[in-house]
Amino acid sequence: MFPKILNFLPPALVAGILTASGVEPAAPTLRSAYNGSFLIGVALNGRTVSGGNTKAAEIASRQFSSVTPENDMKWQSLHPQPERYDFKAADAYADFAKANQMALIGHTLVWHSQTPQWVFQGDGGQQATREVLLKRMRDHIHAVVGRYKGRVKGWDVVNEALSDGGPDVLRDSPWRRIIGDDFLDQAFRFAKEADPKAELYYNDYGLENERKRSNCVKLLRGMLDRGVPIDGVGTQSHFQLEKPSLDEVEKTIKAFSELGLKVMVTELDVDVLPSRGNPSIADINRREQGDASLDPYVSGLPAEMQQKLAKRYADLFSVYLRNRKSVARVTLWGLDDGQTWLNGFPIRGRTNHPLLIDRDLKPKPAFFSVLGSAKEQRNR
Ligand code: 9MR
Repeated sequence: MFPKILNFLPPALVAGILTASGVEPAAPTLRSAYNGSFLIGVALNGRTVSGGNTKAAEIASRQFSSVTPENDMKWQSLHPQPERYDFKAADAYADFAKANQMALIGHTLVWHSQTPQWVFQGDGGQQATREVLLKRMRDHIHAVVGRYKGRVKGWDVVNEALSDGGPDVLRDSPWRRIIGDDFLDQAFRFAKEADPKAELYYNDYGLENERKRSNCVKLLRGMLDRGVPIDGVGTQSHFQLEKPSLDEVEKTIKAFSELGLKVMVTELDVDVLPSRGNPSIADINRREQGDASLDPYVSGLPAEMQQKLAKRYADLFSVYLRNRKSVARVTLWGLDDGQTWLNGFPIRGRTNHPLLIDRDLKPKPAFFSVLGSAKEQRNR
């Protein structure tokens, strides 16, 4: 089933398939292969969209139909001080998306992480009141969503509000502590006011876990019942080679589409490195102790592992394609292995290989298996 496509592509084309120059116009791309099924997206960094890495930019725009800023639309980047917004880096994504006819996804408005401390403090440094924080949230959402009105297709309005364990459904975050459990409803309502046409999403990791998924279903059902304007749910999908099972992945898609929500795979990657912790918890604050045995592929991913990774991607995309009526977008969390957050998480300085494109910006077997999955689906 994978990567049959390699067999019928001439080697020169395989080598050059990622670049626009010197490649036959007919060279297949992810973007064209998934056209008609769902958007195929990529998270990019500021350097790539602002001209600092032209080769990466060319590959991204050629292969992908949607772009998410990996960091540059987070509160910390856009609104570092109470009276200061800085839209320069974020504007570059809007320009890049427009120039390349890619759907722009806003990430993210309300999150407990990457939000400056002042947001949660009153004038004297004490904790802000509910009223103050609600006003700040509304002002921020209006300024940011308002600026990109008509340019952003959809926003990750609230990110990672659910807990990973314990009795509480919601995570113990400053948003919840200060505003209360209705902080999600409020954020979605503010976003709707600011751009009535943008799609609004709830985004989280680990939703393949039964407890977290059913908590998420309850949370979103409650919001829908209260008339909160929510259009979709992002299942981040920071995965490993064996986990979660395809069955859980499919159950997750179905659980949310049964609520009538669009389902998006928003941050897909497949960690290939060993872990002694719980790799399904993609919380950036989770850290593990490193040693050399936990960093085995410093000089490259062996062929056998490349095949395993390619098979994992083929299997995942066969689930997504089978559910393409519910899945609106699949976004890879990074363009290439050289730029993935997984080189630094949960142990700093490792050499990970979780994406479709390698450090030299060459397509991996996993790239061709994702391309091939779309073709197989089409030929069925
Ligand atoms: O990939 C992002 C990394 O570069 C940042 O250092 C980190 C902290 O802002 O965020 C990473 O992206 C996260 C995303 O915004 C939300 N879901 C989990 C992602 C991986 O941590």
